[in-house]
Amino acid sequence: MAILLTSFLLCLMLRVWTMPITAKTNSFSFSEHTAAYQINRLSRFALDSTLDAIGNRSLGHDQGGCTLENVRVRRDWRTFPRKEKRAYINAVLCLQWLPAQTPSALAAGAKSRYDDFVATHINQTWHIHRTGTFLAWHRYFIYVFEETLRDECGYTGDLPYWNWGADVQSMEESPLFDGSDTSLSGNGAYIPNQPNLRIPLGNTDLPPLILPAGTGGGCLTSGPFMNSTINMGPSFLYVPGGNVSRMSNPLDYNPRCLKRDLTTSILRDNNNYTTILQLILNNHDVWDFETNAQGAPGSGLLGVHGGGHLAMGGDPGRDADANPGDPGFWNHHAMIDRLWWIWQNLDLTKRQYAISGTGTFLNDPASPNTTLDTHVNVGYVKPGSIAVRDIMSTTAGPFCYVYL
Ligand SMILES: [Cu+2]
Repeated sequence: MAILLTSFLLCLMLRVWTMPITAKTNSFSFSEHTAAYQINRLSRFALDSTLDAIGNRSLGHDQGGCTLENVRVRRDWRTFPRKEKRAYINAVLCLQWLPAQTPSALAAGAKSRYDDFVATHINQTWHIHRTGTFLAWHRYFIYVFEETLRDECGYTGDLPYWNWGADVQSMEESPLFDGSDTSLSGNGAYIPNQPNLRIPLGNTDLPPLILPAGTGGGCLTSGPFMNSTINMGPSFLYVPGGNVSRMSNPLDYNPRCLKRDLTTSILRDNNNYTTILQLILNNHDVWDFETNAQGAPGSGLLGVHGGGHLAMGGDPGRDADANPGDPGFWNHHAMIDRLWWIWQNLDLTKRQYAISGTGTFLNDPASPNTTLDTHVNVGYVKPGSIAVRDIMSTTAGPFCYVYL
């Protein structure tokens, strides 16, 4: 069985690594090629290390029921055959058709099962970003999303990730956002002469980042999510030319179209292969890793996290709270989770259970440190809570997955 799995993984890896990085490979610089190659090597190292750990239980803690036979493999969307892309898309659409489980007294705008996830993210936003829980909470959140696709919508595949570096030449040609029937829909309708964005860092006094608007801005014009309805928010929405737009109660019902404003330059500046590689290699403790992934305050950088969200643009892509409403959220965060997994595996002894930060955004207001005993939850998405300790490894606790 282990031999079967190994040959299955090898086949998949060959498929990933022999693919052209992009259709426009020629315009990629040599350093980007080198960085892409190095990231693949590091990812392979993390894979070997994780499979070894599963195989010989060498970490010395309970690995639960995760074995070489049942470990799941999350892959780049590019490697999904058409049929698998359709299956994933249909499962996400299914969540948008199923009824919500959040009581309407708590979130009048939560109409669909998908909205349960959006409501949870809106509710917890100040406790899951720039906190000690950022990486672990989102790891859990996207895992529960993946499980819900399987349990409630019959999906049998794994959560695909968005390999940003391959799309920095053109968001419009990204297989996730090209508007085809195997994408998550494409750009919004073009709105000419959109002014720049001013992105504040939460409620701090730091000067806002000035960013260009993109090549869309309006409602989606094609693809599977063209008719999706955004039911909640705006909650903390960056608007071109303005500051932040928000409803007095962002959980109220406010149905509108899903808008995008693809902005290649933001992705190119923040999510290129070189930046990704530097994030993995240049940060030696988890505080630096999570801080730089979100853009260090005052650095003028968005980090890979903000870069991916804002490169999708639009509403709710540019909404710091309601952004799970854009289906690209899950694949974007899967990539962040992949980088954390790679980073952890480069020094498991020090990094597997490393955690740093408090329970509030930039520790404002001041709150206790997040510890491995801190419990997190995902609201009405799934009852109960889980200790951070149990969601630090992708193959212990409830999880059993690796990345290719
Ligand atoms: Cu988030």
